[in-house]
Amino acid sequence: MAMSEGYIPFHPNPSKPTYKPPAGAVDAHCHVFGPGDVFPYAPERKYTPCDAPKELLFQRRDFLGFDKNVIVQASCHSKDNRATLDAIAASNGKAKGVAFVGEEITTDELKAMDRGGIRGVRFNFVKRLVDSTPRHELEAIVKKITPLGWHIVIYFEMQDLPEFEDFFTSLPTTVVVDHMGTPNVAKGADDPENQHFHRLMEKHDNFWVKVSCPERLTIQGPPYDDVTPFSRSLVENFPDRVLWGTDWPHPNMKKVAPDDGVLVDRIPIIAPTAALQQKLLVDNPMRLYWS
Ligand code: 0GY
Repeated sequence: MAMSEGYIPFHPNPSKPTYKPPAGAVDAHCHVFGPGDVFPYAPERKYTPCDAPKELLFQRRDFLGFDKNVIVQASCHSKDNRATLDAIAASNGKAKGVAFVGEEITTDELKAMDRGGIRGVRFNFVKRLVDSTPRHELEAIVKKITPLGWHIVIYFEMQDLPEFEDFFTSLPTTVVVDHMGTPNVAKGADDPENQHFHRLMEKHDNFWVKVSCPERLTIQGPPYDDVTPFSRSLVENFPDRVLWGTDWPHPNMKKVAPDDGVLVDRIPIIAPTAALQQKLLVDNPMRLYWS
């Protein structure tokens, strides 16, 4: 299947990071794509990725010094979670997942997913990636997943937070915010929009955040120094509610394929002590996905 125009495939040979993650480290945000001839991409997708199969994900995990993965269902596979479930099943207990489902999902289907290693659902509000789902449909999903003890991953663009905030704060589960809430790096970490997001994290202790995707947020480019103030302040202020992920294979990047080794080498800069690194990479994801 042809890739979307302008889509950059993942880095063919990332550098070996200098930083060595602690034993049991979890890459808590990554994806598998296809392969498309086995797990076809969804007709309603907004982009067509290159295949990024589980074997390669596991190879990269080992190369980068990680032990486990959390595989997040990407929009190009929409509600067909088979590629994610297949990767989890093949991981020897070293992967869990986050699914994308519709309101029509049944409790039996959810229980089967739970047995397959799914621990949450993703609600995607990024308009360039998905058509919006009516609120009542999301609420129906919340009702069905809450008894399973699952959490909800939310992906939104920070300028849209006011539109969705009431809904987010009404959620009864743990809520995990993708990619730091996608702040506008040009405005700086003290910008009221970003500070508002910090207040939200302070007020609602069921909110967690992924300090991921400097490569999407940066203006300067690698090694992403301009994103550090955002990630570091979240790690230092909310050390028990942060997760880190590569975002491999970096879906939908338009300009540069990020070097995953460079991304891993940011970890000791955004989490400057061994204790913070242990929470970020091991204790927090283990608590959310493996306990
Ligand atoms: C990401 C990034 C993106 C895509 C998706 O579900 C998706 O297709 O997540 C993006 O284009 O920002 O990994 O969250």
